[in-house]
Order: sequence, then structure tokens, then C-alpha cells
Amino acid sequence: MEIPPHLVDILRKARRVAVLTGAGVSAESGVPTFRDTLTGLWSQYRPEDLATPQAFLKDPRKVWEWYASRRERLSLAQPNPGHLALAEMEGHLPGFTLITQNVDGLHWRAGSRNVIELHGNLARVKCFQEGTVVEQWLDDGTIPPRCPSCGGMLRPDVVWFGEKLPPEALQHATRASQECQVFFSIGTSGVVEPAASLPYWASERGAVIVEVNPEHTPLTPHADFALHAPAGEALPILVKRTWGL
Ligand code: BV8
Repeated sequence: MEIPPHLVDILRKARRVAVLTGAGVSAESGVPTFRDTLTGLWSQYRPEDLATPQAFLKDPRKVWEWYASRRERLSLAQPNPGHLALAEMEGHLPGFTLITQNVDGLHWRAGSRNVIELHGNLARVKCFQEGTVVEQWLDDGTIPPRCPSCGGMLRPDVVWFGEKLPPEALQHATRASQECQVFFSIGTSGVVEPAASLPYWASERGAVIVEVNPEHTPLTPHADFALHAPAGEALPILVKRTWGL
């Protein structure tokens, strides 16, 4: 996999870099991408039909069990070389912001620190009524489990379709996108808003846009560099070529 020498020069001079990741960066950790999360058991549903408050109210057990099965699968997953390369990149740059759409927590586990979780985190659970995060609850077999303080249903602490993103996270991500010199879009189909707009905010302010994705996406024509390779292959080579150790 060749890294354009011009990109290496740009990265070496960069002071502020922003990265947006999607499900593709976790694919090599065995976490199905969102579009194919619905293989097998869930293939008859569209993600948008399960990851919504309406779907949860209509069939709380089914939605809770979908997330429980994803949590289960995640417990077997490890950060892959793509996650690790991003954690290493952070250490080489004065300003580095990692904005993720993923809810799998793998960037944290890989050692990344300045992480913005735009869509929440699968490992956290909150009360559907109060919106407060709940650490412990009575596991009496009731599905979904109930909030210890108000008896309401518990739900995963993720942002569903039709729900607002955490305002401070979105603000922070937008600012990082507008202030960076280089913006990476890695492993995302660039469909889901408002995350999908972040690269355009960066490009509008003159940032160099780098896409890492084996497939073509709506962003590809707007990217200054498009690395058509898996993140777990391209990112370690990029980091080594730029800050070689
Ligand atoms: C909001 C958490 C407003 C839950 C997620 C137009 C029409 C209809 C609806 C809308 C619209 N415009 C905006 C909307 C609303 C909607 C939306 O964008 N819909 C889409 C479908 C059009 N957006 C929302 O609802 C957002 N909220 O807008 O609120 C509002 C305002 C005020 C008051 C109330 C409301 C909330 C969106 C967040 C939804 N939650 N996740 C959960 O995970 O269960 S989204 C979920 O799907 C992911 O988090 C992620 O964001 C998205 C999947 O996208 P990707 O990550 O890109 O994954 P995907 O599988 O698509 O692609 C993987 C890519 O990786 C591919 O390109 C593949 O080629 C590549 N790849 C594969 N292997 C590799 C690889 N790349 C590199 N290396 C590899 N090895």
C-alpha cells in the first residue's frame, strides 16, 4: 500500500488533526459494520427500524436483546492495528481530536484519549424516563431491566435515529473539524447526519481531506487523498512512513 509522499509532508507539518471514524475501523476487530450488523438473526430488520425510540417503545425486549447481543459480541473484540495506529498518531501531534460514530469503546481501549463519542457508548445504560446513566440494576430476569430509582425501562446509552446528539459533543466535534489542518474520514459510509457533514465543515475552512475506506463513498470525490484500503492496513503504514520508529 503506497502512501502519497505529499501527504507525509503535510502530516509532518500539521499542528491540528481531526479524525472521524465509523464502523469500518472496527470491522477488522470482528465488529460487524452497522450496515451488516443486521446479518443472520437480525437480517430481516433495517438498522433504522431497531435503533429508534419508537422501535424501543413498540418492542422494548427485542431492542434490548439486539443491544445485549451486540454487547456480548463486543466483549470478544480487541482493538485492531487501525485503532492502535490512531492512538499512536495522537501522541505525535500537538492537536489531535478523534471523533467517532462508533459505540464500541474500542478507541479508548486502544489508548486514544481525546475521543468524542458522537453516538454514545454501548457499554453504558441509562433510564429511558430520566435519561440518567445507571451503573447497577436488579437483574431479576425482567427484560428490559428497570431503573432502580423510578422503575422506568433501562435502555442503551446510545443516540438513536431521530434523537439529538449530545450538544457538547457535537459542538466540540464541529469546532475541531473547523480548526484542523488535516481531516481524516476513516471507515464510514458518510450517510448518517450530522456526523456526515463534519468533513465538509473542515474542507470549507481549507483543511486537507484524507479518506481511508476500501469502498467509494459520497465523500471520495471531495477528498484530497483517498486511500482505498482497510484501516488496519493503511493506518499503521501511514504512521510509520510519517513518524517512522
Ligand atoms: C438527528 C448509535 C435530529 C446507535 C447511530 C434524511 C432522511 C432521513 C433521516 C435523516 C435525514 N437527515 C438526517 C436524518 C436523521 C438521521 C440520519 O442521518 N439518517 C440517515 C439514515 C439518513 N440522523 C439522526 O437521526 C441523528 N439525529 O439528526 O437528530 C434532531 C434534532 C433535534 C431534535 C431531535 C432530533 C442521529 C443519528 C445517530 C444514529 N445512531 N448509532 C447504534 O449504534 O445502534 S448511527 C450508526 O449508523 C453508527 O453510529 C453510524 O453513525 C452509522 C453507520 O455508519 P458507518 O459508521 O459509516 O457504518 P456503515 O456500516 O454505514 O459503513 C461502514 C464503512 O466502512 C463502509 O463505507 C465500508 O466500506 C467501510 N469499511 C468496511 N471495512 C473497512 C472499512 N473502512 C476501513 N477499513 C475497513 N476494514
